[in-house]
Amino acid sequence: MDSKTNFSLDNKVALVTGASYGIGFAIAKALAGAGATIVFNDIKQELVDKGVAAYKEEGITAYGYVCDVTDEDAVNAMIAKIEQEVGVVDVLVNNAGIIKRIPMIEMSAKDFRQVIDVDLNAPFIVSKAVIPGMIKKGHGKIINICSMMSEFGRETVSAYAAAKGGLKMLTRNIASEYGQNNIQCNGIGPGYIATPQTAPLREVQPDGSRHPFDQFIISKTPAGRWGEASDLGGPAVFLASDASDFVNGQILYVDGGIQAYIGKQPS
Ligand code: NAP
Ligand code: GCO
Repeated sequence: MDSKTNFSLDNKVALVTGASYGIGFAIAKALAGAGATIVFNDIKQELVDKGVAAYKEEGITAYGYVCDVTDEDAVNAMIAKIEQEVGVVDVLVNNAGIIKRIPMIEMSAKDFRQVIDVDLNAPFIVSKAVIPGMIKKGHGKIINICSMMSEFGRETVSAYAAAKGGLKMLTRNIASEYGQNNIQCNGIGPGYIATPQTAPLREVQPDGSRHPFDQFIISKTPAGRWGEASDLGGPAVFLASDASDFVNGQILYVDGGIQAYIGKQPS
């Protein structure tokens, strides 16, 4: 089959960080559906165990590892273990991430640094750990889970926007530096997706009405809905497959059109 239309991930090892649930889990499920062997990590053993069981329920034999992606020694040890027990990582999805919604002048430097550590430093650490193996194999795919906040700001998310903006440029720099080794590095920029991370923005109000932010996102999205984590699976399979071998340094926004839309006019 011409590689330009080859979406198969057969014989590929895909590591998705922070993928016990949420967007990471949905992306890993889609990659498995295209033939990849799934490896994932989480900070807590109980979550890794729950994740392995959840993948099993989907008919997926996933390899789970306990690892804090901000800890370089732990990441290097995990990658060595994965290479020994599963195989060299062909596809890395830097998905693990946190957000702290605090007005900037009320945010401690410690909190700011923690968000930068998980959302920006960790993708650097994990990418640095897998790239040598990709170079040896002669190919590799890195997919960084960016955000609309790679492009926009909003109240209370200064650290997150700074991290995701930086992740967009880290994506472009990895693409620039390692494209010569047939490694493609791209980003996926989800819009507003219904996961535990955004649950506070969708809480039903005491009077039974939708959260004001929920109503805001619905009005700003042409699709008129929040995204589902499963909406990100297809784009991830594309960027993980041979079909995207000449796509490099791009951020693929999967946002239902929110960035193209002025917003629903008041009736
Ligand atoms: P989520 O539900 O909060 O899941 C985040 C995952 O990352 C969890 O499994 C979490 O594990 C893991 N994690 C956090 N810190 C970690 C660390 N230091 N080491 C290892 N794992 C860690 O978030 P989500 O909504 O699925 O988001 C996943 C990614 O998409 C994030 O990068 C997020 O910024 C991005 N994103 C989300 C949206 C959205 O609307 N939901 C939109 C754009 C981008 P624990 O449970 O153990 O903490
Ligand atoms: C927020 C949301 C967003 C989404 C996502 C949008 O508080 O604004 O959590 O940041 O998570 O990143 O693309």
